[in-house]
Amino acid sequence: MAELTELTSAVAAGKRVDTIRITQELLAAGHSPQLIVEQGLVPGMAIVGDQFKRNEIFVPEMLIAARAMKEALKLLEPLLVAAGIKPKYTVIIGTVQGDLHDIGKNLVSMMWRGSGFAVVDLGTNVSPERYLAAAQEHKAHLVGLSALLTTTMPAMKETVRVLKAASLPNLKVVVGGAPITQQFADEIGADGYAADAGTAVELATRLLESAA
Ligand code: B1M
Repeated sequence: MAELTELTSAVAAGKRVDTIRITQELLAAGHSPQLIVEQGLVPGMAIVGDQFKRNEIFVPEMLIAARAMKEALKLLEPLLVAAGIKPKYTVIIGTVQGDLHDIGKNLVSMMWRGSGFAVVDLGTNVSPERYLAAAQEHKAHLVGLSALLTTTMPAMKETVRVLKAASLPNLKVVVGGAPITQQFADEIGADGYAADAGTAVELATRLLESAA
C-alpha cells in the first residue's frame, strides 16, 4: 500500500506519473484528500524549497515539481469542493502583482469553494486596480491576497491600501503566503492573516459571519 512519504518523495522529485498514481492509491486506501494535501503533497514542496535555497536544484526542477503537485491537486479538487451548496458570500482571491506562485493560492481557493463561498479567482500577478475592480464588479464580501516572495510584500501592502481607500461597505481583506506574518498583516492594515489554507477557511468564516 502506498505511503504518504512516497507521495512526498514523488512530488519533490517532480515525478508526475508517480505522483498521480500514488495520490490515486492513497485515495483508494481511504485517506482523506485534506490529509493527502497536508501530509503528502505540501511537505514535498517544502523539500523542493530547501533544495533550491541550497542551490542543489534550480528553477526548472522547481517548476517540474510544481507541475506534479498541480496534477495531483486536479484529482483532489472535486473531492475537496462540496457540491450543491448555495453560496452565501462572494470572495475574490489572487496572487499579488509581480508574483507568479499560485499553488498555495489555489489551495486556499479550493478550500473556500469547499466551504460554500462563491470564489472569483483572479490568478497571479494581480494589480491593486484589478482586485478593486473585481471586488466592485462582484460585490465581494472578502478579498484574499497571496504573496510568496519578500519582494512582492510591498505590492500586498499597496493592494490593501487601495482596497481600504475605496471604503467598500463591509469588505474584508485577508492575507497569507510563506513570508507573511500576523505582524505584517497588522502593519499593512489587513483584517486578517492565515498561515495555511485550513486556517484561511476559519478566518474567512469568522470575519464574514461577524460582519453579517
Ligand atoms: Co519560487 N520561490 N521563485 N517558484 N518557490 C520560493 C517562494 C522560495 C522561498 C524558494 C527558496 O528560495 N527557498 C523563493 C522566495 C525567496 C524570498 O522571497 N525570500 C522563491 C524564488 C526566489 C523564486 C524566483 C525569484 C526564482 C528565480 O526565478 N530565480 C521565481 C519568482 C517568479 C515570480 O513569482 N515572479 C520563482 C519561481 C518559481 C516557479 C515558477 C519555478 C515555481 C512556482 C510554480 C507555481 O506556483 N505555479 C516556484 C516554486 C514551486 C517555489 C517553492 C519551491 C514552492 C512554493 C509552493 O508552491 N509551496 C517555494 C519554496 C517554499 O515555499 N518552500 C518557492 C506549496 C504551497 C502549498 O505553499 O504557497 O506557501 P504556499 O501556500 C500555503 C501558505 O503559505 C498559505 O496556505 C498555503 C497552503 O497551506 N497561503 C495562504 C498561501 N497563500 C495564502 C493566502 C491566504 C491565506 C493563506 O489568504 C488569502
